[in-house]
Amino acid sequence: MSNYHIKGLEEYFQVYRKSVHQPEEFWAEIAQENFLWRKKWDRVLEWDFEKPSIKWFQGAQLNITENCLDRHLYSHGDKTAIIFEPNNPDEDAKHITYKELHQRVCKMALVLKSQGIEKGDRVCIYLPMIPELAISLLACARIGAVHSVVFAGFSSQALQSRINDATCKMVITSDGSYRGAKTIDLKGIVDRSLENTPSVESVIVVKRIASETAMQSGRDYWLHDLLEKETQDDCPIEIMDAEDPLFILYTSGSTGKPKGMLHTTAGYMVYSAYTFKNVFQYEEGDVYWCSADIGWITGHSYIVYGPLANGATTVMYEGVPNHPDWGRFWKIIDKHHVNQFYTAPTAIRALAKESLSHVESHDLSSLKVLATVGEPINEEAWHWYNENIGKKNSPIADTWFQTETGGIMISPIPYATPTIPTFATLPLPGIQPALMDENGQEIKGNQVSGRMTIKFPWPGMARTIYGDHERFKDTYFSAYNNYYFTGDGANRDSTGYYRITGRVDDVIIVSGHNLGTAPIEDAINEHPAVAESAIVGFPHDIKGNSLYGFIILKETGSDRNQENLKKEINQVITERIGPIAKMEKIQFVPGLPKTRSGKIMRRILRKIAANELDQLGDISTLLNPEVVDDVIKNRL
Ligand code: 6R9
Repeated sequence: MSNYHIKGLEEYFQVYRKSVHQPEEFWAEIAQENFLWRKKWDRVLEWDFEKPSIKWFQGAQLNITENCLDRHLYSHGDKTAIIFEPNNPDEDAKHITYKELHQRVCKMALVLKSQGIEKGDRVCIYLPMIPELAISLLACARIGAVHSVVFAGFSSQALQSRINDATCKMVITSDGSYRGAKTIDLKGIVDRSLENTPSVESVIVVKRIASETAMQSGRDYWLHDLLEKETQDDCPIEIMDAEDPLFILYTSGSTGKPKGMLHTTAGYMVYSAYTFKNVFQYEEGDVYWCSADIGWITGHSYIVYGPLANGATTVMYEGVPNHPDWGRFWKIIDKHHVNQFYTAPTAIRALAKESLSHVESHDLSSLKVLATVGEPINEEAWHWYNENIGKKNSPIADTWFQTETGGIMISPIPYATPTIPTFATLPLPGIQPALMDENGQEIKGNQVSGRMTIKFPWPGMARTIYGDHERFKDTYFSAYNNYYFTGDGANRDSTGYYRITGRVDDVIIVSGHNLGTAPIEDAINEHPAVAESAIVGFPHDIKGNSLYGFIILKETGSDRNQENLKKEINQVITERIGPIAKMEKIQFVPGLPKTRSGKIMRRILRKIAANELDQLGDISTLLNPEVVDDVIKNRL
């Protein structure tokens, strides 16, 4: 039996039991046997969910890049670490070996140092899915700088607020990016965001689309110039303490300000590597592909750190699923003989709408494991994925986790856990889920539903919200005493399998992107014609959910052309947050249903948006029940 690589259901249960009864021994063994430490820990775990304070492997010293790169050089130096598949199918794919990746990370790390970046400094990375993105993360980690990757689809204002929140000293970006047939002027977005970011001293620009880019002297530097000037090759690792910060990654919350989740070094490394190995059943020689963007936690843990810590070959795809046509994903799997494929339900739904000929013209027989992440997968999409992509031969791992959890928490272990469509099934070793009822009590037994919490720490969990520990405590540790609250609802069936049903807070998942209602409403309310607004999600065939906005106009707005007004309001959202947060439907209303304490009753608006008018429930207790009729009458 191996604690590190579980094979078979019996073994899973044995390992799981051990992880619950002797969690410290369990994780210590995994950490000891599978990673390189410069100094061993003095204490495996110290925790207190009240404060909250969580420390794993205290006293240990290490560098995560030594585990992801250096230690593979001797045995695996010529093995491909990253396969880069460009947006344009006619551009050659690049196979970057462990040796080359190590060299490039070292060079880049030296460049960061020469620009004055030191251990603990925050570096914002705003790059498309090109090798320099993975290299930048690792270069920061090598010298102990804290990376904060911002998804390169976010607007300049969203970027600016994230740079300022983490007081980043540097931004790494590119002259632009390719997205299907389009190019995007990333540097222009960065320039606009840097109009008010006093902490930023320099900007490193990767040349990707060879566009004319205005470089601000004394601030902006081309990466290739800096690399050329660098005379040294080897960049020694910075020796990090186990709990030194590794990265910040922002996630939406139910208030306006994004939350910078802070992850630390040793626990995150152990957890992302362990879960990668087991959930994807990665075997030496396999080619693994996760189609997420590195701008999300899925990309951090399952494109970069998890695979590289296991010496795996990981594919990075620059483009979109439908370029040059809807067969691109299947073509990539065929071309690179991908063995494990990890994507989002929203992508599966979009692909399933297109002709099957796109799938059938490619050989997908290399696939051994399929996986999904980001939102609940509906039954139809699950079956389409299973039948047409897996040919009923590849188990599907429906993986549930969060930016906050660092790595996968609940998932089948392929070839061990029997799968059921829409069920994330069983907790991974070390994870102790608990469902809570409305009175804050843990619900025991099976065939129950409640709010999903976790009652024992695991190494990959976030340690705080950067700069706001109180908010960390309030958001995750105050709903239930001594439990981490996830914000999701879940069912547990008669066999103990979990099915995640969706958010129970004000976060809406659109095409797998988490969107908080508050920041979007703040953006809408900035439009001068808007008095008040409320947005809700409603079911959408492909995106999972779409946004429906209910908006009260000021008097000055009511005589304006309503279609133009809708466009203008969506434009404000695009500028403040990004195009992913645009509303699909906008209804101007005379009022919003409110409780007597003045809270908007989103529950009622959600039912109206979903056209479930028989499920409005009791509306007589509202402050203004009369507005509901009008909202229903004019619904879209
Ligand atoms: C990894 C990631 C987290 C939220 C999470 C939940 C939803 C993710 C899911 C899922 C049902 C799954 N979610 N995976 N819901 N089944 N397999 O997506 O992180 O962007 O922070 O989103 O996504 O609601 O709470 P993040």
